[in-house]
Amino acid sequence: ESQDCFTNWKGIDKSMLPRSFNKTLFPLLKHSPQHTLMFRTPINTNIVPEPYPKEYHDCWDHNHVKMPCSKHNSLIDKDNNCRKRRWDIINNALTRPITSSEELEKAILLYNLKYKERWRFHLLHSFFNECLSEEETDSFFNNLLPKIIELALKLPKLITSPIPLLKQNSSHSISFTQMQIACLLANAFLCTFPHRNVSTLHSEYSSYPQINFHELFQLRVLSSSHNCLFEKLKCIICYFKKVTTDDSDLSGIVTYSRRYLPDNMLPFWLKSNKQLTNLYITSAGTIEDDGDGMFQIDFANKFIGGGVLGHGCVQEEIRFLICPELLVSQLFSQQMLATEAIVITGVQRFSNYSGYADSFEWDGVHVDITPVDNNNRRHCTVVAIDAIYYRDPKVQFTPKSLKRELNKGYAGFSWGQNTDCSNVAIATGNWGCGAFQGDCHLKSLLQFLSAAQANRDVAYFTFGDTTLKESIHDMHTFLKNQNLTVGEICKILIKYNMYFLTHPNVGLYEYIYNAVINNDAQKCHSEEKSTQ
Ligand code: AR6
Repeated sequence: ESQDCFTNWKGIDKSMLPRSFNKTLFPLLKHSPQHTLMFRTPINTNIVPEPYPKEYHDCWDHNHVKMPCSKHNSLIDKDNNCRKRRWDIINNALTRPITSSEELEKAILLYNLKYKERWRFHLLHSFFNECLSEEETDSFFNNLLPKIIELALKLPKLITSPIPLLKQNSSHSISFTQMQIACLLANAFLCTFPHRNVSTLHSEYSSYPQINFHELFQLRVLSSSHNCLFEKLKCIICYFKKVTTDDSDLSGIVTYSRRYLPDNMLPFWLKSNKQLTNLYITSAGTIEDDGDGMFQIDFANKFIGGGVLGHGCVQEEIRFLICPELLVSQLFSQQMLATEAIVITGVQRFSNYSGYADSFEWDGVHVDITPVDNNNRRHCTVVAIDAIYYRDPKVQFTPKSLKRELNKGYAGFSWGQNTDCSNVAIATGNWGCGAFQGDCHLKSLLQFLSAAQANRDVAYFTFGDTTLKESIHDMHTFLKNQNLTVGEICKILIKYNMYFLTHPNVGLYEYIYNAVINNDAQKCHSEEKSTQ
């Protein structure tokens, strides 16, 4: 254990933490009932793998994504009293010249007729009118948009196999080429996905996140605090620019997995004899910059992506904006339940950023040099787990809440156990403690317990907070030196919930220190007695 008073980290040296480099990432790239591969294998690095199967296979049911190019995706043409294929209308609408955001809005409404009177793309209009220069706007409509459209219209050639929905209470993975992902995102940008425009209580996809971009496009920039919305568009444009350049390499593979832990796979927390694992803790750096080769935690919403296509602009949304391939998870991931996580393996980062929330700004192109594994996936594993939002902060200390968060953490952290990656460290931080108002002291401890249960070390980023770094480090060291087990620590947490009811001013850490020390004193006392 080393500590360096000249730097801003404590605990074990970061270089001691196991990473995924030189290992084969999980899950393996093999077709199986648990894993759908959207391309032909074996793959040949540097050549974009061919879609599998060769010809488009149509499917329109409750277990698969309803595709814009399906023959079942139709509209009633009232004038001619017949049904028309929506994909034909999309093709017609998008192959006509589009030279302004107004024309783009009109084109998109031609195949979203229901919304003709309802959608106005305020954000798009003000972005091109107020935010970009005239040259930049011209360049978008003359160069980039035609390429985005061309990419989108390749859909039936690029995505030939039906995409399974990653539904609740099941574990499944889907792998795509980066080319296929770009095509899906081009379609999302152009709002072509059917049945995905409303999210009322009983609508078909109400338990899925948004995928079409219409809601983002409709936001209004009412004050400078909304300027981050422009920055979102810059990130998206940066992505499309990169993936539509001729020399861009889209041969990489990305795997989207849903992990569900049934009851019989959940730990018995109070009985666990596991010891805390190693901790590296720093107030500098971020999960995405400094968690390279680790399992990088996404502080998620149960609807993955959270408010990325709306007003949201905190950890999860920013991650999705700088790595837009993550957005594709929103196409098929049903909202997460308590013992579920979503893991995305192999995404590339396209943008840099500065600021956070209202002050978030796109900060230019990011050149991602993360190495790939032997399946051409980047050594970047993003693990999405959603904390609970505590309107009343007291609730987080109840046994029920503790168990929920422990299980949720464990669902994510136990990904890839008994594989090459079984000891890869977790890169995390103040999960659930920003927008979701959790307590950093409690949540860090809960994550240490889940990580211990999953036999993984932790790199913890306090995001600039040096006091928090010190206090979490001290507590971790204290508990570790006391050789307390996961079960014993859980018991102390449960007792705190009772104590706290009558002593609301006693903080969690103060209570833990006292409880452990008094318990020791008691133990000594009784040992003394027994030796007398
Ligand atoms: N690296 C390390 N730590 C970070 C980073 C980063 N890149 N960014 C932020 N933090 P928050 P939540 C720290 O509020 O409370 C979204 O809308 C920083 O201290 O994003 O779990 C989701 O979609 C910040 O205060 O996570 C959910 O709806 C803290 O992490 C909801 O927010 C928490 O970040 C989740 O809220």
